[in-house]
Amino acid sequence: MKITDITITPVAFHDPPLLNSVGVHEPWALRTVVEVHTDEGISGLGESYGDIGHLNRMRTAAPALVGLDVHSLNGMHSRIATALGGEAGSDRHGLTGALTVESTVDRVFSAFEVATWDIRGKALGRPVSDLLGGAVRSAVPYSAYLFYKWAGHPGSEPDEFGEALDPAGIVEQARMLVDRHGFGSIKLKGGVFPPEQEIEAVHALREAFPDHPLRLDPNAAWTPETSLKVADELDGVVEYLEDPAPGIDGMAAVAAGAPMPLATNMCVIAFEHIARSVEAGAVQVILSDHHYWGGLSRSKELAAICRTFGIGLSMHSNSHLGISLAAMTHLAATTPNLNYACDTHYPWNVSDDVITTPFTFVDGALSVPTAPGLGVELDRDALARLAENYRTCGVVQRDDTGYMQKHDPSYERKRPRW
Ligand code: GKR
Ligand code: MG
Repeated sequence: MKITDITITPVAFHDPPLLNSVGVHEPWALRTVVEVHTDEGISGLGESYGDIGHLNRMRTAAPALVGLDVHSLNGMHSRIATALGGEAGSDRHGLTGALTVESTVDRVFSAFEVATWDIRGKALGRPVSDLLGGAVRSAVPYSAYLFYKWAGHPGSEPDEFGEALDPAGIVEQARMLVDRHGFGSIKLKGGVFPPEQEIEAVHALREAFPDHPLRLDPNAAWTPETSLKVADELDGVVEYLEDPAPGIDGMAAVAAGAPMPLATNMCVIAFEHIARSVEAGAVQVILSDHHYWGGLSRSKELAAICRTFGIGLSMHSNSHLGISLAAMTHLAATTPNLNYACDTHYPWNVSDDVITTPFTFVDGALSVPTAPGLGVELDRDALARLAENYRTCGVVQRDDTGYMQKHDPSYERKRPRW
């Protein structure tokens, strides 16, 4: 079965003002929807980042894939590498690590690769999870992903989620997400306020949710010394501390003294980072993410490496739509050593989804789709609406810092900040 054509549609959807260590989410989040078409009339879906540099790289790569057999993932990877010509992307928004030539190829490859799994599943009449080795869990647990946030975007009415700027607000937000979706684990995005305030929020969460595993992720906003103080205060309270300090060396310095495991989606984000991290003992949990680990097949390779070295596996998320969530769920369901509840931003963005039947969490988990392929269908009207948003919203590159500076000109991006 050969690829005949690829449609690439950048989209923009509403995003609340979620705060993080580099600023605040803009009113629009960007993604790209990919449709891969074949000579047998079967098409497959993929979803990826929407930032302009990445979008252009996807547009550069797509024509090189026409004529390729959908089973040829190795061929796809090497055609993309050639088409990109050795260019390395950049981490302009500052929440992942630096990209390399190889990891840039993996990012572009991922959305096309996922679409081929969708195609092959549809052709066989089997869900992607069957093709990935079979689900080891029928439902995939996700965590409540808490953010400090403003009540609404400046100049707009408060949104449905409300303000969360202190421990009480964070506990209230957690209650809303747990009541609505039944989440059994909680992650707080930190790096926004001085660590003492975030420690207080985590203790408030522990009091309100005595049995929920908790995590705190300041996106490398702390020095190793500060991280060690926080680790000490949160001993026995969090299941892991995520990216407290910048870099493999910084994380290794924290890991040497922290009582809990350290997790990352910032310092080990490509295969070439793993050896050094293992040598340094920098991280005990890697947050996988098929969008940058090179799709579903390479995420399985990551899982095998983690199993080999006794490294835990969790799953990372950015603002995303239902096509990504379907792929995440198939992958997580078929990865035996993914033992932590996965992250997802979906509850913040679900009202704007591009699939006909948006996902619903039951007891904090998603059932693995059983329809052929990814098991999701494009809602063409929604896609057209979100594509129109993209054309008119004026955002082409995520810029949390720039948006924050519009409202607070004195704001500076600093890493570490404390
Ligand atoms: O959406 O603001 C955000 C997050 O901070 C995201 O960009 C991170 O990549 O969720 C991510 C993380 O775990 O670091
Ligand atoms: Mg993180």
